[in-house]
Amino acid sequence: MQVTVDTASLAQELNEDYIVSPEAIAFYQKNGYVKLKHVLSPEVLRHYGDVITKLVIKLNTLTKSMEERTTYERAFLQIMNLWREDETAREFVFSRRLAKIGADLMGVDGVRLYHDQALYKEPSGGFTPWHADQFYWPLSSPKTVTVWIPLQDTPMEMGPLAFAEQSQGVEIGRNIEISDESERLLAEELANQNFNINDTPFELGEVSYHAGWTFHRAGPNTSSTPRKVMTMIYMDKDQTISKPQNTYQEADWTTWLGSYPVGSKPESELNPLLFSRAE
Ligand SMILES: O=C(O)CCC(=O)C(=O)O
Repeated sequence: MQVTVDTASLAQELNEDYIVSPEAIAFYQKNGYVKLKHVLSPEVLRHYGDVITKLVIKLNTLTKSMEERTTYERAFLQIMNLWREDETAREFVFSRRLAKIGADLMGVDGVRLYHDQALYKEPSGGFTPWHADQFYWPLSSPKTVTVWIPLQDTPMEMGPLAFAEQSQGVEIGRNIEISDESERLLAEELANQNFNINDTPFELGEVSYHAGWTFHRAGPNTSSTPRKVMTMIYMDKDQTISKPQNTYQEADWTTWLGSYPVGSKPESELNPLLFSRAE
């Protein structure tokens, strides 16, 4: 039997409003992350997930064995800016629904895309060390947020994303790149300072949003199937570019911001406006 997919209604779902409750907004503002259920349907996740998986397989260049890889390389296959590779992936990344949730949580009038990335933790893939993303980004305000979208149910053995609650405001380990050292130092410091850790499974359709300075990690994938995840990083549309503070920020400035002038809003074609209340 041939199953026909109504792609127009899937695309429509990606653009419909999701009502973010005041409690969810308050939770995000306080804790630096929130997990939201029933954000995307199984049909949308299957349809766009299949396209994203094909792109990951096509574009992946990391073919070393697990034993030969660094800790970072063991954590996941990382394929960036899929929206520039494929029209269907672009439709997903440009989801107004997902972008508006980001704006609602941050309490801003609109969001631009910083970049997207697929993060596929392979079976036997390692843990993702504790880190905060904004260490890598030459952006002046903390109003940045990543939506983390598992493309399947994600039980503990697959390595769901875990968050240190309320860690977005503390200045510990902000100058550490993602590494064995960040894992060791931050695990110790977060435990010393009694941060509550949310490390729980994700059901299909559930997604998380975490702020750029919130510390997060993920366990290894000990299951026999890949942990497939798509992410988009949004920034407040009034965000401005800051002078790069490290070599990673230098590289990000060139790659994801098109070397747009420091001090200006990131308005190059690389950073499309995905949601604006003015429209
Ligand atoms: O998927 C992972 O294991 C890590 C994800 C992450 O660090 C992020 O999306 O900022």
